[in-house]
Amino acid sequence: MSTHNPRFVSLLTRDTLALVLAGGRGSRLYELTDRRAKPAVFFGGKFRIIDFPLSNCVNSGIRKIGVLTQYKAHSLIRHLVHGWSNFRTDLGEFVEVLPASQRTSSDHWYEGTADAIYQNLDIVEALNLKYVLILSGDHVYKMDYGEMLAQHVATGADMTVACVGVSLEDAKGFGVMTVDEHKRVMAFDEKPANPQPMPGSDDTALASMGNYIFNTQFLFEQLRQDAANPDSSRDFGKDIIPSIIANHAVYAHPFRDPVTGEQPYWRDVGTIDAFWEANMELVSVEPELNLYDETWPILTYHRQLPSAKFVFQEPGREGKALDSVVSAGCVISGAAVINSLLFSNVKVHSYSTVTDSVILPEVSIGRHCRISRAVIDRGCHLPEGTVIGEDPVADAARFRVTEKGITLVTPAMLGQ
Ligand code: ADQ
Ligand code: ADP
Repeated sequence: MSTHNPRFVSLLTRDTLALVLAGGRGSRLYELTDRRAKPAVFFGGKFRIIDFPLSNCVNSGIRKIGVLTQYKAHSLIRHLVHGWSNFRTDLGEFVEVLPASQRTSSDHWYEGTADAIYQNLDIVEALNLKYVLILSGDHVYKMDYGEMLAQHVATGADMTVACVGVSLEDAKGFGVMTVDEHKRVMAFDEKPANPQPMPGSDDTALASMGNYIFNTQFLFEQLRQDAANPDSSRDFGKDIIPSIIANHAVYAHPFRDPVTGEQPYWRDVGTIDAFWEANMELVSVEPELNLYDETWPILTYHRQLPSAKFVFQEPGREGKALDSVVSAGCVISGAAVINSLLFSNVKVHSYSTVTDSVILPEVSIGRHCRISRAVIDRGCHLPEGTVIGEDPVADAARFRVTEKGITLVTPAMLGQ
């Protein structure tokens, strides 16, 4: 197809199936992912992480979407059913859950990420679309996948890998690649012990975002070959990409702002510290991630709830929130919330203070509590007089305290 056709990108996005990999545990989030997969983890007041790749698809014009689940999928599936199932099927739009269901004759659940797709090959085949966009369900960012598709077609690639620059230290946790001057991938190392910087830089490596575009037929061929290889761990980063770069056209697509050329916001909220930091960033005056951008709305499921309420009890006992994000259904009564992010339905009672904290939905904070630098999981009821964030030793005895001194509290830790 000619890249001069004015409908170039929209014809590509219509011919694309997005498959979101949403089965990972996110083990470095510890108890925050005890009962939910990482893509179902809450983010930014009313969202879940998976809302970002899903919204990116919709905003990019890709509306045929499968979500591949595995680990602790109930919370995720409930979210998808409530929030993401009202697509226009009559227009060919859908979000479908593809659970690990042993659809092939093998007797195991999904192994690596390639196996997750392979096990759903019959479904993908039946849809008969020209391109497959495989997305990690683990990251928070706003990206127009149409640009990546346009590059994929313009370069004549068999496969395109989206990439970002990351520090050499962080690069150890990613697939790291080397590209030539045409962005063709020449080498790909999954989680290298000694990542090499990209040319022209001392401290930045080119890392895979875990987002791939494949020509559908090419994907089928590679998955079938991989499935026949007994030594493969059935993973895109570990097996498929390294095995195809020598003989096939694999290109990197740098994630950049088309106007400024800068690398946009992209976060892997993979640890409790990163989770706390990324949420706290949203409380700042001008966060890098703009959730108020009407040209790129982040969609989600949210219950119909009454508005947030602030109750003035008496002088010295004012319900207030300063430099904070407060979601629907919250009631702050005679208490102070400072530099914090409250998800839906949080109740903070008199004489309490919440500072520098991220409070997930349905939490109640009793009277006379002092909570600082904490992440409080969904459904916790903090009893009257609870103090968190002042005595790390006492906190560590009951809760999880991170390297950076953030305290994670879950209902199980409170015996609830
Ligand atoms: P990792 O993130 O370490 O590296 P992985 O744990 O496989 O790879 O997770 C990738 C995505 O797949 C996540 O969204 C996860 O939730 C999901 N997932 C994992 N196993 C799954 C399964 N069996 N079924 C369904 N979904 C599953 C990968 C690449 C690197 C790249 C980073 C970017 O291998 O090359 O740099 O992603 O984060
Ligand atoms: P969310 O991620 O939506 O906050 P919940 O905190 O309600 O989800 O829990 C995630 C999943 O864990 C639920 O969908 C349910 O399957 C399961 N679950 C909820 N509460 C408990 C519990 N007390 N013990 C064991 N499993 C639970």
